[in-house]
Amino acid sequence: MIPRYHSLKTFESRRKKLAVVLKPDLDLLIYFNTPEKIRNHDTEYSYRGDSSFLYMTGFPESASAFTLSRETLGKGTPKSVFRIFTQARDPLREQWTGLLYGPEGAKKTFGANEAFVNTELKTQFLEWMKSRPKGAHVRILTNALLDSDLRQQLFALIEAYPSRTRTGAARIVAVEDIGPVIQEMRLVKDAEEVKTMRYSARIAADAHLCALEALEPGAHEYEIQSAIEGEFLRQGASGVSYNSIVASGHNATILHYNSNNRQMHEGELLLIDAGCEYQHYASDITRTFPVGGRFTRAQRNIMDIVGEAHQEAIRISTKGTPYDKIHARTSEVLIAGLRSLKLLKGTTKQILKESSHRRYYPHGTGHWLGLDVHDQSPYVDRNGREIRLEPNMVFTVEPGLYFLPDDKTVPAEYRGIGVRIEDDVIVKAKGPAEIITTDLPRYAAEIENFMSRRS
Ligand SMILES: [Mn+2]
Repeated sequence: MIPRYHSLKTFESRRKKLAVVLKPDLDLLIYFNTPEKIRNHDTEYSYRGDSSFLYMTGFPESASAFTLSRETLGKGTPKSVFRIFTQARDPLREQWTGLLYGPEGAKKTFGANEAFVNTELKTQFLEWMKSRPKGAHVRILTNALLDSDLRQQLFALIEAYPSRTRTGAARIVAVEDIGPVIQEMRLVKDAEEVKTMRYSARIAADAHLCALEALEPGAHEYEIQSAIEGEFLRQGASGVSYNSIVASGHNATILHYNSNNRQMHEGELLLIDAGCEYQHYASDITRTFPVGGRFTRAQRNIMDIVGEAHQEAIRISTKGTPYDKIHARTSEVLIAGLRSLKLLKGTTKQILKESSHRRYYPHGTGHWLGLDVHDQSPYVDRNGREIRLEPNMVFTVEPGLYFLPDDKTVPAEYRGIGVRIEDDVIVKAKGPAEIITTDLPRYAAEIENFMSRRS
């Protein structure tokens, strides 16, 4: 039984905001939680519910669903009705799988107006349909459209509703995806989310410090991984928010490397991209360290360019900045640096036009961060306009440069170098974004300093 983590008031206010899109008496939101997934044979992956389900309810158990509607009950202003459907409590089974909330616990702890056992969903749905106004055109909003398992569950409900046009019974005329509406809401974080995310970032930064302490020539990537992930758990995170990347030597040029089994050597770089999940909220940090404590000349050159791009990205992340501008500006700084090292030829304009820098900088400069490490919020609004930064949007800034080991377009000393610097930031009402992954060396000089002072 995982406890509720934000206040009831916070969840209520999110549902109140969501309910605005529901037409009173005519719309029903049916939201299913993620199904359990088998890892191998008869063992499941550790359960982690759907992010928007968690956002709206905080309810953490599998095999659950919630519904939301607005009811006038024939008079006056509509009232929101929030129902949770849970696994049934069963002492014999709970002895194996752990305690469950059950409908009563769900109602009490998560503030549902009503709660039922999940097998009641069909009956309750049919009851709701029967109580609609005569001739009503009903719209079902749901998260089930894009998932074949959930779609089957949803359509089993819809098909169970008999079509009796002669009686004047209400009819289901539309089934719509609610996803984008909730994802828009998740873009600006509320006060409790900001607090939780600061904590998640704090743990991740501390964990990278543990990695720095453990780093030495001869260590294996997995030893560093265990220092990081051990710290996540030690500080109460549930684990990683994505598979940790601990990439030494040439592995640093592989963007999603996670075999993490190589032994590292003096003179190499170690790129660590790792973040935790704390109360369902992700952090996401990347650092690039010299295994032996000092960068080579070529490594230092690349660290400095990426560091400069990182600083510039933070500097322009102010309220009102179009999100895409961060990547555009960061790319320009990287290009200027590559030109000054003669690793790119031609004018900046030519390079941008031909995207020749993409060979060394193949990814974007960041992403929204929240309940998902790549938070699902939109980058372009529903009118096709670019998203501009607003206070309490949270995202990552992560410029990088990568030179594949066999890349003959650069001098030999640059081949096999991969550098990325990534931090998590919150947009402020005034000034540049605030970095929340702090007190962790980031730029080349700071890192060398720190490493030389280690015990
Ligand atoms: Mn990231």
